[in-house]
Amino acid sequence: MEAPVLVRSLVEEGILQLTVNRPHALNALNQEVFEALRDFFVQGYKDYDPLYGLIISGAGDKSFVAGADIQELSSLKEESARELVQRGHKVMDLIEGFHIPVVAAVNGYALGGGLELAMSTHLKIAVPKAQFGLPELKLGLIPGYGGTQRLATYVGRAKAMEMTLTSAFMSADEALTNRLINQIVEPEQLIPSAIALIRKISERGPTAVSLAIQTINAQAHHAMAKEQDAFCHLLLSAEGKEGTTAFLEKRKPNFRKK
Ligand code: CO8
Repeated sequence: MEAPVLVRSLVEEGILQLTVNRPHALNALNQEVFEALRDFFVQGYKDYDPLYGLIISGAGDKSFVAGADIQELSSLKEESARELVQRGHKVMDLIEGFHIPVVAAVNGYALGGGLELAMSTHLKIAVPKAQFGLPELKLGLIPGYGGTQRLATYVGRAKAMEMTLTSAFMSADEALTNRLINQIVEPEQLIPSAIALIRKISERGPTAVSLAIQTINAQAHHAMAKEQDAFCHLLLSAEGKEGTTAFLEKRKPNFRKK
């Protein structure tokens, strides 16, 4: 039987690693990977309970994801191209808006659609040799999975414009300095560091975590209204009451009591 293109492995109770598994193509995203991602984020995650967080990584030690599968792209006709772009956007949006933290464990190249995938996650940890870039212009294309919008939200418009127009890669050090990623760790610490981050977040109020993710990611023009709604909702909820009461009583909150 052929290995799945998206491998699921429970690395600890409640922490699931999704590994894009096409190492022969540096884990490039083809339609099959997108279908597997979409199936997981729409339905598949429900098979795991509890689920505190997800880690997305790439198979092997060379690449996280080296972009959309260029071979597949080159054979697309207009209708299927449009379908693929829309499906890709939907998957990135599902990841970005997911209700529990998604951490990208960047073990090598994160290029084109691979960087767009990483940018859709909530937190990014990379190994020192990781490289980041949107080299689509080298292919006569532009980023098609949200990169034209998301990159600037991390690194600012000037740097995003430069990276996109020149197709230059960023080293892990530069990516950290430019706020594209959260941490750099040695390869053997990549998954343990992602687990530690998710464990820490799992101690926070789960509804607050979900609403913080949604609010931080909301489009600027409606982010403020969303923030106000979310804040009021939480303040009046059992979770908000437990958190504020625990603070006043100088104890650790218990957000998960039934
Ligand atoms: N797609 C398909 N195959 C790939 C890809 C890719 N993105 N990247 C690498 N591969 C394959 C290579 O063809 C090669 O295969 P083979 O061994 O059969 O020749 C194998 O992976 C190893 O790659 P290299 O030999 O090139 O390895 P190097 O170490 O020499 O170079 C690089 C590594 C620098 C990462 C190089 O492989 C590279 O430049 N890859 C392409 C990176 C790129 O341009 N990514 C952007 C793709 S376009 C995109 O992501 C658009 C997103 C929006 C899509 C909208 C959908 C409609």
